[in-house]
Amino acid sequence: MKLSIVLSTQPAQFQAATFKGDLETNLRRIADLGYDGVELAIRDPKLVRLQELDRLTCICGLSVPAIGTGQAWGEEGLSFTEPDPQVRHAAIKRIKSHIPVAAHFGAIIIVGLIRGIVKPGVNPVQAMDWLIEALKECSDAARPEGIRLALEPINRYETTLINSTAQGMELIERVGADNFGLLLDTFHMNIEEPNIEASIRACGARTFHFHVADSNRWYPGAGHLDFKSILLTLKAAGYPGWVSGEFLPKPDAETAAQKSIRYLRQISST
Ligand code: LER
Ligand code: MN
Repeated sequence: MKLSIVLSTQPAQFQAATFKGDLETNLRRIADLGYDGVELAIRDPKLVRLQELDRLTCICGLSVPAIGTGQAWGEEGLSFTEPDPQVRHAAIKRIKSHIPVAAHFGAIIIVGLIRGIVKPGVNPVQAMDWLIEALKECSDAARPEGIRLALEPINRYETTLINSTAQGMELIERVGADNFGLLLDTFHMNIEEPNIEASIRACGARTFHFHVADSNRWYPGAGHLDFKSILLTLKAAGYPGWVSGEFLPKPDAETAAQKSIRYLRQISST
């Protein structure tokens, strides 16, 4: 099992980006804890120096399996489903601007909250059409570079668009792109899925990336999710990808990251 953990390359309001702050210090900490990779939360690729990022991840021996993009929504309000066409266009442009970074690292581009929410006064059918158009355009732009996009079903308290894996699978059908799949997150699944294991099986090979946090969004082992069963199901479904920690830095980032990796390694070896 390849384990990574989320690190934000810039200050962010999103609380479950486990590591924030000085890039080099955090990358070294993550590598020292035994992680194989780091998932980068990048608000805007213009804000990162790719060469420096490459140098540091190489020195630390860390892969970059995925790039999170949700801060463009959280910090700037960009989304695929905003009524203002200029904002929708800017959101599409922003996702496309992640393609060279993703291509450099061989990373998946995550479509989280940049999909937006259905704003009051917007017809949900219209919002879904905007979403599908945007995803088609971004998937088409990413394909020649061999890049995949993964949309994350996110719980109802954060968005009104695509909360469950069933809705995610329906969206995949409608987008119709082979490089478009899902990112499953155990925290959201615990809220939305009738049965986490059954949903993992139903998504099959369309699961492109996987986030772990416990029921309380603390590190795995701090809540009541059955990670042994979840990881076994993922393995049995033939999932070849990464298991990426995205949880609250509680009691602090280093302790949480350490407890998570120890627990996940221990339960997957028994
Ligand atoms: C991002 O991966 C996520 O899980 C969401 O909760 C972002 O708000
Ligand atoms: Mn997540």
